[in-house]
Amino acid sequence: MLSIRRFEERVLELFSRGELFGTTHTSIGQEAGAVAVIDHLKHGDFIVSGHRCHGHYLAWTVDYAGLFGELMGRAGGVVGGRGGSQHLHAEGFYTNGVLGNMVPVAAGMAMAEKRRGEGAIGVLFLGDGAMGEGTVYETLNMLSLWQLPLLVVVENNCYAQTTPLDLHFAGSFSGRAKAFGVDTGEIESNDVRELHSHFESIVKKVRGTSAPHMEIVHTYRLCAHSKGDDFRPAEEIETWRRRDPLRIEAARLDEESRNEIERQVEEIIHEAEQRARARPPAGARTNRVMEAVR
Ligand SMILES: Cc1ncc(C[n+]2csc(CCOP(=O)(O)OP(=O)(O)O)c2C)c(N)n1
Ligand SMILES: [Mg+2]
Repeated sequence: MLSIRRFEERVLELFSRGELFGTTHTSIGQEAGAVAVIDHLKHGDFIVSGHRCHGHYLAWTVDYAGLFGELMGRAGGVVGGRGGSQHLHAEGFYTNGVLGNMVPVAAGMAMAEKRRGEGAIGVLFLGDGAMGEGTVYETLNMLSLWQLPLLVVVENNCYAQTTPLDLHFAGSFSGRAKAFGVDTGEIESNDVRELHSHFESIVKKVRGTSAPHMEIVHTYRLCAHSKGDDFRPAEEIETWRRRDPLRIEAARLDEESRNEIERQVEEIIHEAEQRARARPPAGARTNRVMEAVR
């Protein structure tokens, strides 16, 4: 969790210094869910995410240099420096910035895994805002009808860009899943240990039954939607800052362990940034995607 946090803080710093450009969406405050779910996955499983994907990507791959390189537009970036922050692909990992568009794709991939019969499952991360896309409901229907092994994790961080949940969302998350006969549950937590044990049985169930499940994690982002676009009440942010997942976990560790973890993470992030900087800019000849097409 700490290395995801420090990575994203550094990304925001590089943006503000004009060293990175384009856009980005950090997951500061939401690290616990990413780490807790992904820790239960196995080689062969797959993850589909969206625009706020750094935490999911890093929890799955620990490829800090690759993601720095991608954001810097360097050869050796995750997708050759051409995808940027939102469009990543690594083994078992797929993201796209268009809200909801990967939902049916994830269902198709889960169907392929079911047919392959090797017990792999998929995890699809969605935000509360993505639940406004109609394709989510067409896909829930097919997931249920065909009993596809996909765990849909809805990260409800209470906002879609600047719109609070009560202005964009009617009914309930679980009610929507139940309408399609999809098993569902909810948890409000930023505690990585609580989330980890909560998801252990859910992942096991999806794998064991090869059936879909939708779990809602009620959380909060402590960062702006993108870089400076934050119009939320300061007191609200402060309330959630007290429930920062890093704070919760740090309180369980002694000072010596906290300092040692900080030191190790600082080294990992610094070294990854230097490795990414040492790579040449992405170009046609060094672009892995172009080479694959050729
Ligand atoms: C089809 C589509 N419409 C609009 C956008 C612009 N957009 C990017 S993120 C976002 C809000 C997403 O909210 P949510 O799903 O709750 O995810 P969060 O940003 O809170 O993680 C919007 C509207 C988009 N990327 N794709
Ligand atoms: Mg949201």
